[in-house]
Amino acid sequence: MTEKYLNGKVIVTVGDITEQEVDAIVNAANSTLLGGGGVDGAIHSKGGRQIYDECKQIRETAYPKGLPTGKAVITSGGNLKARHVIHTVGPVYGMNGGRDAELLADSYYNSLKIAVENSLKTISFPSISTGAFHFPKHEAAVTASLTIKDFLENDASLSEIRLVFFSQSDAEKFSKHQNF
Ligand code: AR6
Repeated sequence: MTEKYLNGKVIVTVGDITEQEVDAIVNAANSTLLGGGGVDGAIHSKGGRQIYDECKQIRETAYPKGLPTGKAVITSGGNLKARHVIHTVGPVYGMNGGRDAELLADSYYNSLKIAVENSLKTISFPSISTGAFHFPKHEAAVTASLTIKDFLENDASLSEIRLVFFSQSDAEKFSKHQNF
């Protein structure tokens, strides 16, 4: 299944985020930036040592206490097909005093912003926070789509935003609840 929104700039598809041939893929990381399971584990294991070393460098310099929820940083793509990885930390659902949607929106917004700041044109997102961090998929669909739509209304420099779901049913759930 592949669906397009916002004049074809947004593509919803099923696949593996680590296989995307785009300027940047987004990593659903945790604040340590030093790896984990899910998308994070797959990116670090396929991307190799270079990504890990750059993340470690970021921890030693810009974020010694860890990357706060909703923020994003960029590294190279190591051995991946994507040239860069944008690491963001989504909210752990239910742990943010009612600010879950706001923080998820920050993750999407700040990832898009850092892509534009680096003159990137194509970016692929996984469904941030909807795995280990338990964000309900239907709610995440509303927040992700509204944030992307808002960003594109104010910035025309990105040519493609690809939303990559791990299963057909996740992609269908997104399509049903999106608000583009
Ligand atoms: N490609 C596309 N989507 C995937 C892939 C993949 N290879 N693998 C999983 N998904 P998660 P989170 C989907 O848990 O909820 C890690 O340990 C998955 O089905 O990767 O933000 C980090 O280190 C789900 O819908 O990210 C953090 O500690 C979505 O991607 C924590 O998990 C996100 O699942 C972050 O949790």
